[in-house]
Amino acid sequence: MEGKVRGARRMAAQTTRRVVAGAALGAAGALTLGGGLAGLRPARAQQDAPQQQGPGPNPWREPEVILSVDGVLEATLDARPLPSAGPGNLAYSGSMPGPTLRVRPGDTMRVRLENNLGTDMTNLHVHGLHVSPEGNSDNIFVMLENGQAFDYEYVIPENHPSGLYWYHPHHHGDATEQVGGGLVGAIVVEGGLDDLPEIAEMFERMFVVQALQPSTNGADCTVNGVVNPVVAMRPGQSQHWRIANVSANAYLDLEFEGHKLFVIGLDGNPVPEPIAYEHIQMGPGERIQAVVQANETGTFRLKSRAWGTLGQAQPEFTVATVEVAGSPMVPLPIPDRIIPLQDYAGVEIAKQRVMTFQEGVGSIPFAINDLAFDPAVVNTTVKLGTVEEWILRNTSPDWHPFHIHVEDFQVMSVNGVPFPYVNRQDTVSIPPHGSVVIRIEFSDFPGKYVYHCHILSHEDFGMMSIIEALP
Ligand SMILES: [Cu+2]
Repeated sequence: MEGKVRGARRMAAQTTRRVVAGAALGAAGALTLGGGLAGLRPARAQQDAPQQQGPGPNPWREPEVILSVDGVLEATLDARPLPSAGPGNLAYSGSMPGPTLRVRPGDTMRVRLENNLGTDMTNLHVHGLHVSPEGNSDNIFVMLENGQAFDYEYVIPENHPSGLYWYHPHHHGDATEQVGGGLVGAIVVEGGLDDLPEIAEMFERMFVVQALQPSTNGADCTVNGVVNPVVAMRPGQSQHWRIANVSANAYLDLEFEGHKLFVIGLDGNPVPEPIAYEHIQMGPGERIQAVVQANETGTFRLKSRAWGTLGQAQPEFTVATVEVAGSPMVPLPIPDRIIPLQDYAGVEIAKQRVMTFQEGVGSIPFAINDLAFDPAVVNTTVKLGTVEEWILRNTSPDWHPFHIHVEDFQVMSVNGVPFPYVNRQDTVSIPPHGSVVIRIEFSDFPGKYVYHCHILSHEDFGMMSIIEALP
């Protein structure tokens, strides 16, 4: 169950530029992160985690980490059934979640996917990465039959934002089963906000959160494959948490009891200024990076609040248990400025489009603009080098998390209320009977890709469309 870093030998030659985030469990099940995350960054040593674990039900576990070396990351993901893998029974290379892939802007990521599921076709999508959708890059039209392997290669642009991304299958009709079954893993593009001195000093954790929907009591919610793990902190300690909601269908309404979440990154992008949340809603596919500061000694839950109505109603459940203990630390400051972003409010809009998310259009259970997904139809054609405004409408009583591949967007308003921050997201939730206005720059990658609802049971039943970007 321990996290481990593949290619440890190769890492010995690396400079302190590389973060090694693998954690190992000691003989007593205690977390020995000192030799992991902090090991190659001396500045982090003073933020080392306490060695003891609290009385929570399960020890913390970090996913295995694969690093790029000399600008290249190489990984093999063997997709196969594994009864012990998690809520479902699928895993990449024997682990749910699969390994965290850590790269830098300008790196090349080579991932060999092997389909050993036994029955279904599968493929791979790198959610949120700004990479080509063509060829053997983020091309979700590639399909692997059982027994086949495919070599994906993703060239990360030099100016790629730093942040948290993730990978998962994108086989229409089977996405719910495969993602919900455990075929998920995190991707980190390092740099940017990680290099801010205040953030670089902080102890870092990865939370790959998967919950089932409808859930009964949180017993189905795992963090890095563990139900209700214990998060150890010292009083006053600041930690940098990367949190991904990789659930197929479930929302999170995250609250760290008695504490605030200072969000420094949304999806795969830094925010210009930290945003303090008492709780934050995260639809399937969404990620945050947050700084948390432990107040006093005690036990506090990281929980998902009761959320949703009708068929989407979810009870409150515990995500993790935070044990604050040990000698106090002097809190590290939270930076008041992160990384500026261009505001699309003043830019020229080449085209305005309306995308209506609907339930029950004739015989189509889930539709966009009256249509179900058809792999042979290009629904939207855009021109590279332009910014478009999309009005996302929802005529149903359910939330729909809109996601588009390849390009990020700025949220301009929600239900007519101007959005208070300049941001970039790749997934945004459209409220029931509501609307969200976004602006998207189609910058530099031609090709066909998709936009869809990231509640995968909606996507599997038609709520997806094809976009083609032309030079
Ligand atoms: Cu939906």
